[in-house]
Order: sequence, then C-alpha cells, then structure tokens
Amino acid sequence: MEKKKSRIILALDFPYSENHKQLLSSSLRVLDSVAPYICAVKMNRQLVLPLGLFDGVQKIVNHAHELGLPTIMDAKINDIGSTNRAIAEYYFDAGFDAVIASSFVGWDEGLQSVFEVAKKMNRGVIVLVYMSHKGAIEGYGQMVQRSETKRLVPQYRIFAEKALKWNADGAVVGATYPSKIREVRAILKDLVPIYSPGVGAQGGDVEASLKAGATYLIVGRIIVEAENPAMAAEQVRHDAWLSGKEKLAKSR
Ligand code: O7M
Repeated sequence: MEKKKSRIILALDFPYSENHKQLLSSSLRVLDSVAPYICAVKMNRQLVLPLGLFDGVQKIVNHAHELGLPTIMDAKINDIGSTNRAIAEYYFDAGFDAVIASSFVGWDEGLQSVFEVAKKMNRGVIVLVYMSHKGAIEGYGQMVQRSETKRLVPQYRIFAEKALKWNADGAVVGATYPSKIREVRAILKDLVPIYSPGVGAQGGDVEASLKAGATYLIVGRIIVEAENPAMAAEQVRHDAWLSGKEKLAKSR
C-alpha cells in the first residue's frame, strides 16, 4: 500500500464466458494495464472454474508477482477442517499469498487447519465479518445470544472479535455499510486491517468507507469493465488515497 500509494485491491472478475482462452488473455491484459494503480490482486472461483488452478490461474498469480503485486484467493473457505486444509494448501501451492475464509464455520475442526497451514507456509488468512450485499443481514446481521453474558449482539460483532482472537490478517466488511465498518474498526482497533468490497457497482462510496475505517478497497467491475481500465483504476486510486490521507490527518 505504501509503496504503490494505493489502497486498491483489484477484483479480477469477468462475466461468464465460454471462451476460456480469452479470459486468460483478458486477465493478463487488465492486470498489466492497472498494475501501477493497485496494491494487490484478488481472484475468485469465477476465474478458477474456467481456467483451472495450476493450468491457468497460476499464470496470473506468477505474473502478478512479477509486477510486485501480492495475490489473494477469495475462496470463502467454509467446510470441515480436513477439507479446508487441502483447499488452502492447493491455493498456497499455486502461489497465493492469502486466502479468504468464512467465519461461520468456526474454529475447532473448521478454520483452525487453515490458520495452521497459513502459518506454516507464511501466508495470510482474511475472514468475512460483514458482506456487502443486502441479504448479509440474514446471517452476518442476525442477532445472536452471547454465550457468556446471554446478551443479544449482532453476529458480525462476534465475528469481528473472532478475527482478533484468531489473529486474522484481515477482516472483510462491505463498503455498502460504512456504519458497520466503523463499529468493526472500533473492535479491531489498529490490529487487523479491514478489506472493503462494494464501492461503485454495488453502490458503496470510496470516501465514506475509508473515513469509517476501511484500510483497503476491493474493486472489480468499475475497473475491469471500464472502457479504459487503467484510467478507471487511476481515478479510484486517487480518490481513495486522498480520503485515506484525510482520515490519517484527522486521527492525529
Ligand atoms: O467491485 P465489484 O462489485 O465488481 O466486485 C466486488 C468483489 O468483491 C467481487 O469479487 C466479490 O466477490 C467480492 N466481495 C463482495 O463483493 N462482497 C463481499 O461481501 C465480499 C467480497 C469478497 O471479496 O469477499 C472476500
């Protein structure tokens, strides 16, 4: 982030296409053109499914690394421990620097194995705390009873506390909910960075999410589907860097 003066993580997402070869070449082309304006690249299964992990996506991971960009696999890992471990190992073997995992699965026989393998391979784990879409309220936003105090609290507050307890490398909170970013930031303090998707295409606002406490913005369609991805990335990088600077100045 400091080196590139950018808080923008590119979400390298393309719409469904039968032409898998073209998906690979488009990915590499967009990555090359926006590389100066981003600090990392996130990929998800909508790219792994058509390209394959070791035959296609690994080429993008390697190219990102040649460009000096870390890579995040948005796997939203969400299964039993043994399955989660193998999934994380495959992604780390392919070169990904971090994986994203779902907090709902819990620690014991759930995410513990992912954190263990990440530690062993010196990689990161980022956990979901509150997603950017409307339906997030049904799970992340539901009220649950805290077992120790019997008090009702929203699920995402408990997930934010778990991100701290598990020593996660990041917490995902949707840019569409700045007030929730603020609440989560108060729990995480400066100990865990907040990764915030949802600006632009989903209606989230760059300035509002950064002022509320987001560290990084995960940005896809407004860059990838722009007529000129480099110009779009430069613009959002510029806006985010200014808002981030204001935030720092105010906190001094
Ligand atoms: O900028 P967009 O809306 O085109 O893309 C946003 C990206 O962020 C896309 O790759 C989503 O899969 C991802 N995302 C969300 O949009 N909302 C979430 O709550 C979480 C994610 C995500 O990155 O999860 C880790």
